[in-house]
Amino acid sequence: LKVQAELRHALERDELVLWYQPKVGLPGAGINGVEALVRWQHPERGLLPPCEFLPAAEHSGLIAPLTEWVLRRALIDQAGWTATGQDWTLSVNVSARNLDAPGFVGYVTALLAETGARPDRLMLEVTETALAGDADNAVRAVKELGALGVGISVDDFGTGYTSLSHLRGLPISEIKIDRAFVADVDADPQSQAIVRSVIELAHGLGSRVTAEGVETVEIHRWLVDAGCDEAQGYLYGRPVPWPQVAVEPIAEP
Ligand code: G
Ligand code: G
Ligand code: MN
Ligand code: NA
Repeated sequence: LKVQAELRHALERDELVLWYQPKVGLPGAGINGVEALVRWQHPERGLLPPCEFLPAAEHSGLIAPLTEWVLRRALIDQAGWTATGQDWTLSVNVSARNLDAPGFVGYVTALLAETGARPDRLMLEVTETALAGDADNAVRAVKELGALGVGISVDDFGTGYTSLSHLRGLPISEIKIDRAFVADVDADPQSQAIVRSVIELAHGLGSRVTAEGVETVEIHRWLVDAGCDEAQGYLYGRPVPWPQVAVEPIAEP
């Protein structure tokens, strides 16, 4: 309860900050885009990670104004890097509750018009569980956002307890393989089978596929050989304020 009241103030006082992690194309590992990751610059407790306040936001209804703040801030930042000549796509995480709320698509539409941002340079990351079950509102929202030209990315893919049937008919531009499968994919045959299947599934659906949590050159090379399109992880770059976004060169074999 305390964190809710504080978070309300944080939104009013602009205490949230966005850091960005690069998403690189394979095999070259140039920056294709960045993912916005929210932090809270708390006046007493320092820089807080999302796990310290997103659950409270989800449970209190503050996730709507929080996501609106994130989207607005991120599109302003994108205008900043575009002005410096960087053509990076922008990925923003949205929660199941955002997609379920009636005003969400209207908010995104109005914000794109207001900021002049190109819809096809924005990607919204949703978890597969947000689209599963009887998520009629979320499915409708995703279809409407896709029709606007906004990219839809399925985040943390492979970890939800869902069937694949809910992906049918959705405008999915990207599937992100959860880092649990990526972490040992250079060594574990079962992770290899899962990652290969998700790459084939994504391509069969006409989507791009991104591996999350790439930490070693060995995993990078395995993903290149397996035909993965994009990657993200500490090997290439950690989340930082956007003017510091850069990627580590990958060592040649
Ligand atoms: O930044 P970090 O690695 O701590 O992110 C942890 C989790 O928080 C990730 O699952 C990420 O998707 C989520 N997250 C980060 N920023 C946002 C945001 O702006 N909105 C939502 N809904 N989730 C976010
Ligand atoms: O669920 P989502 O993919 O949005 O989560 C992003 C989170 O993953 C962020 O908190 C980010 O800091 C973290 N992350 C990004 N790259 C790596 C990595 O290479 N290894 C690990 N362990 N975490 C990572
Ligand atoms: Mn994400
Ligand atoms: Na993820």
